[in-house]
This record gives sequence, C-alpha cells and structure tokens, in this order.
Amino acid sequence: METTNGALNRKLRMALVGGGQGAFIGRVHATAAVLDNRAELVAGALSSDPVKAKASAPAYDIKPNRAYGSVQEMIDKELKLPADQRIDFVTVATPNHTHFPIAKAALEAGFNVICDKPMTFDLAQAEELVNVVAKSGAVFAVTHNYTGYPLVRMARQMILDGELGEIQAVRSCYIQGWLRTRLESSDQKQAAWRTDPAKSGAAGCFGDIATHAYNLARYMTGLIPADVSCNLKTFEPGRQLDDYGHAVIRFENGGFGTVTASQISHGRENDVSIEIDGTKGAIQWRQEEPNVLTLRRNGHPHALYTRDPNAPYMNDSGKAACRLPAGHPEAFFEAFANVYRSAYDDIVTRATGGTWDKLNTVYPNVNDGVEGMYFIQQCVNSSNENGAWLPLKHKLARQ
Ligand code: SOE
Repeated sequence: METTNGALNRKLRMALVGGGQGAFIGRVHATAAVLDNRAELVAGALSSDPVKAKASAPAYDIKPNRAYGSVQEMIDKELKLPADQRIDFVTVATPNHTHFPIAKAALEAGFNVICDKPMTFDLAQAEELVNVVAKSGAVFAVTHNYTGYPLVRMARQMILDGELGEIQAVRSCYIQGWLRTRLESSDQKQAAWRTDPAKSGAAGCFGDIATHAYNLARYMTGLIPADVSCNLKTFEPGRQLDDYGHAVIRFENGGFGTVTASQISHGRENDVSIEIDGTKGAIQWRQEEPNVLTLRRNGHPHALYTRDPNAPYMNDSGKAACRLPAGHPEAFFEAFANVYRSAYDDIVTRATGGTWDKLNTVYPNVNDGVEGMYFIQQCVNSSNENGAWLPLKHKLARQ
C-alpha cells in the first residue's frame, strides 16, 4: 500500500462535483480516487439540484456540513475552513457544459482540479482554461482513464524507447451499442445529456468516446498530428448529434491513423481497442481484455504479453501501474486510480513547495484537454465540409 503522500504525511482531501443519484462516472471517480488510501472524499456538491445534492451525500459518507447545495457554496465555505481541514482538490464529474465554470472557479480559489473528459464545452473554453491553470499554479488532470492501464503504459514506454521502430500507422477504435435506440427519449440521464447539443457540445459520439480513442493514440505513439479528414453520421432518426464516425489522420512523420467510434453497434459494450504498426513490430490491445497485449513481428511467433509486474519484459512504466501480481485481473477502477495517483504525486509536490513538469505529465493534463477539444472541433468542421482535410496540430498540445 502506498505511504500517505510522503513529506505531506497525510491523505489528500477531495471534493466531488456531480455523482448524485443516477450518475455513473461520479461513483467511479470516488472509488478510484481513494483506492490507494492517498485521499479521502470529505466534501461535495453532488448535483445541480441542491436538494438532490444533499440527499446524495450519505451514499458517499460525506458529512452534512460538507454536503453543499452548489459549487459556489462549496468553494466559499471550504475557503473559510482552516488550511489543515479544507479540501486539496476538486473532481469535476458533471455533464460537459459545466466543466469549465466549475474548474475555473475551483482553480481561481486555489484548488487542484481533476476533470472528466472532454475537458470543456468548446475549444475557446479549453484555451482559456490553460491560462487559468497557469495563473493558479494548481495541478490539473483530465481523466482520459484508458491511459492508466498497465499494458498501455508499458506499450507507450516500449514505443518511446524505439522497440517498435518508427510508428507508421495507428488504428484506434471505440465501439459501443448502448445508443442503438433513442435511449435519450426514455429520459435515461446518461443518454439524455450526451445526446443534447446544449450539454454535450458540438459532437455526440465523437465528443464522448472518439476523444478517448484519439487521446490514447496520441498518448501511446507520441506522433504529432498534421491534419484530419472526418465523416460523422447520425444513424438513429431524430437524434441531434452524431452516433457514429470515422476520422483519418495524417501525422507529421508521414504516418497514418484512423479513429472510429460508434454508439450504435449491436452487442458491443465498451470496446476500446488500438493497433499500432511500427517498422520493427506491431502491437494490439483491447480494453475489454486489458491484461493481455499482443506483439507481432514478421518471422516470429506472436508474443502474448500478460500484465505481470514480475516478468522481465515488464518495463518500469508498466510495473509502476500495477498493484497485483499476474493472474489477478486489474481493470477499469485500477486504471482510473493510476491517473489519480500520478496527479497526486504532483499535488503533493505542490503542497510541499516543490515544482514539477506541467507539460510532460504521466496523466493527461490541461494541454491534452485542449487537444481533445481541438480534435472535436476539427472533426465536426471537416464533416460539415464533406470530409475536407483540416489542420489538427494545436500549438498548445504536447509536441
Ligand atoms: C459513455 O459512453 C461512457 O460513460 C463515456 O462517457 C466514458 O468516458 C467512458 O469511459 C465509458 O462510457
């Protein structure tokens, strides 16, 4: 088990925004954030409805005096607490259109922020948030949680170490079937806001899950994008936003990538998968079988890498993301917790007066968040221009 944050010698104090009754990802955040005993959930503004916000608190063991009716009330009252009691960070687990105002208010109050994806409602908000983060000096992480899987981190290190040679092609897919029908018309909360342009933003499927697939391709390969051609589609009659799409990406090194996302594929659950082709080898990974990664090289048997922190082939990046020995499956919660604990390292550094590299973080940061919003914007614009090639390299993205 981790020590309680080194020199800080105490648990970090967390506030959750969102996660009230009927929520999904809020509970995931609350579970992952405390998995390593480095943080405790002490406060929350769990719903935009003040009554529901307070009624949801017991489910998280949040005491009534820190179960707030609004984000502003939470910030005001937390700031009035003595420094050794107030929260250290705010987790934003709300629909997309509220990420920016909540994150901005928390950052300006001096709190660190862990924000769900996509980072904001549009690119303009994302670019402004970069400035707010810089001015605040706080830690900011975006929970592109698929970057937290041990074999994803092992593969990323293999690629950065040149084991696959030059990366020439990447195919990143995110295939679901849960919106095959108009679930949103049955008032299902998770479907309702994701399919509402006023809450989701310019894209539906491409905003909700293609952003994960694109972020994973960028995170694992390190390739710098040049431009994108995209076609989005709304198959379900009456739906306002895309529920399917393909994007083709040209990278600066001459490499080629594709991002495919679907919410309408019968029988598919949460099928994130990625295939990466290098000049010395190719890898394949699927989130629904996360403890196995396949490496292929012409003329060699196919190599099946299992998540084994004690295996000689497991590099330091993979090892650091493991909690259990081989054969004891680690998955969604542990990967989510890996994003949190990488962010905790920098939060502890900040709290003990240290400095850290704010751009090349292990966890997705505000610059990665901007890149995600630029991806959405350029894909929607390209699709509206019949698949026109549009620039995809953002000046604030990791280079
Ligand atoms: C629904 O598509 C969803 O909950 C996404 O919003 C999450 O980001 C993804 O991790 C799981 O599926």
